[in-house]
Amino acid sequence: TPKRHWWHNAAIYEAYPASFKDSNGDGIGDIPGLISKVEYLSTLGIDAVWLAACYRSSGVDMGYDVVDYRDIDPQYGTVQEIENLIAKLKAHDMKLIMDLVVNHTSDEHAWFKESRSSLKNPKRDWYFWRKGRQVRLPNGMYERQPPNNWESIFKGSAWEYDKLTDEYYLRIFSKQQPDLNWDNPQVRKAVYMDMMFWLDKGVAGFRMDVINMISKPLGLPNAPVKNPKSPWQDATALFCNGPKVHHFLREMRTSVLDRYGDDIMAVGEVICTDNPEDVRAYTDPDRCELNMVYTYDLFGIDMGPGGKFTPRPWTFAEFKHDVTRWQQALAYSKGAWQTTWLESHDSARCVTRFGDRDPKNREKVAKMLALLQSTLGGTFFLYQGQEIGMINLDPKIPLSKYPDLETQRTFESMLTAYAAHYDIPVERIDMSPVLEQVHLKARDHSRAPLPWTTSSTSEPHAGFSHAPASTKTWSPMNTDSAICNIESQLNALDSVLVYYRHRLDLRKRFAETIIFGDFEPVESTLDDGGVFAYWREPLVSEAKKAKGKDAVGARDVLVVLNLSNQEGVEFEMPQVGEGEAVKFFTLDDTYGMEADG
Ligand code: TEU
Ligand code: CA
Repeated sequence: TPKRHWWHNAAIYEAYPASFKDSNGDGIGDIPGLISKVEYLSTLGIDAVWLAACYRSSGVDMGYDVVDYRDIDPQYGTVQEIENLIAKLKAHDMKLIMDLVVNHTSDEHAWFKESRSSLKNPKRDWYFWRKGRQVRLPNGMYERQPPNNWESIFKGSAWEYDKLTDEYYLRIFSKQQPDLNWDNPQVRKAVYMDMMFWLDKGVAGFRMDVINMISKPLGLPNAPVKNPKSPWQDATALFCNGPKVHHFLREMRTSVLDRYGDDIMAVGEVICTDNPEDVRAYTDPDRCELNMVYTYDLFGIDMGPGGKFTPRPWTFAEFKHDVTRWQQALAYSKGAWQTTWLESHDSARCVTRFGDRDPKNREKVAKMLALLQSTLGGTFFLYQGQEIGMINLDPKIPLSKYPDLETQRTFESMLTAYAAHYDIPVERIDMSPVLEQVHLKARDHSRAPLPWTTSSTSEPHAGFSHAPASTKTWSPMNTDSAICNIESQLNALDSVLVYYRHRLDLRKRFAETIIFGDFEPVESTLDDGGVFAYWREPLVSEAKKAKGKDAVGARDVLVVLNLSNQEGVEFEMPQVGEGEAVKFFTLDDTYGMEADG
């Protein structure tokens, strides 16, 4: 089995800088705000903070459009404050992981400005510049069209025309996010230097944004036409996991990360990849690339084929299958590693997405999901607000108040597509089914500022910011802070927050079984029923393995979850060997009872 590192059994907390804590009253979270809450994270049982993108940015995609990798956006603070944060975290035995957004830069980044300036600029080849295609129209005229048919992840063409040099540049996200050309060794060197700037300051690793997109296929060929109604086609299969991605990552590991010892952590955002072999290729320790990646089955389980704002009915059977599949495919005993996560700044709230949305069940849903996630193997990721069971924004908040560009563009492109399809004006399209999906899945839900206290006249922003009521927070806040805030949950023994704290603690106490052990579902619960039961087994010695997995002592923890909203579902306890110790976790006990065979 692979060498052990600190990150294997770490609980990592994603802090979204704009929404964690505002220290200066401008309605936007900031680094000093985060520094002021380090003790809170420490008592929660957190080992490292992953700080979502906070570099100087053009502010189009909430920091994922970076203008300067060596600077912090002034709305969040300064480089010095990041150093202070690292020091304060260290004093509490915690580490800092920074985001690394290097598939693309902002169009305001100095590299892009140079690249754009002329055909001859030495940085021209740092991005993908191509001539347009001249397409002959039925009327005999010619029209200029993008170099290929790739669709942007944020909709429309993935190419942007630039008049200055009469060429297009590739930008798979928004037009302000041009893709870097990693085939150019100077680009890689420049990125590596910027990474070292942060490693020198003591960051413990990186979360690498869409890192499996950095190698584009030779010749940038058209994607196959899957949607004949649109000129733009899904090209993720072409630009994800491209020809040189493993070469680049190995180079990054051996020439950059390894200089700082073998303990630097690299977690990859590897999108549109659901084959375990492809995932293992990134995380196999012998290949010296990444340590772990996020997998996306549960993230996409409710997204239909027409995109994230189309519905997809999912079943318990599927949910259980998805969990089981990855737990087994990336088991530590197989030399692999994985992450366990339910929320991020790109998802909506798990309580709303997976629960029945009945207010009286929300706490139970939150705790059940906490129990599920905390009894799965791998590095544990908690997204801010998940620990208090936050739910999605109040549906009464109008879409126009949602700041996320992905939400806005996706909604708009659906509207235009429907209008064209039915050939009626946009005003006459009934968008209520789409809005319902926005209320379920928009990224804005998880980006709502954290409620630290109950909202009141003296605390108009629930302790997130001391700004006056007349100052709006950068993104709308949840309206339920009276029943869901950190302060009151810290003081209530039966709160979701206290529950998470105990689960994280228990996870570490039984690390060999829960974090590193094998996962074995109770087969009879893999149907579409409400029960999901699984064994967590400590790594068995070779001798025990030879005796078979039913050997006495091989099984250690049985988790039985009721996913349904019905009480009294039945579950028949599996036979337990004589003298075999079984620990029961139930929603209501703090630590679980312990019983013998
Ligand atoms: O996300 C990559 C990504 O693919 C998402 O845009 C995802 O498709 C979407 O959120 C699904 O709803 C990363 C960052 O995490 C995200 O915040 C950025 O917007 C994106 O890259 C561009 O940098
Ligand atoms: Ca602020």
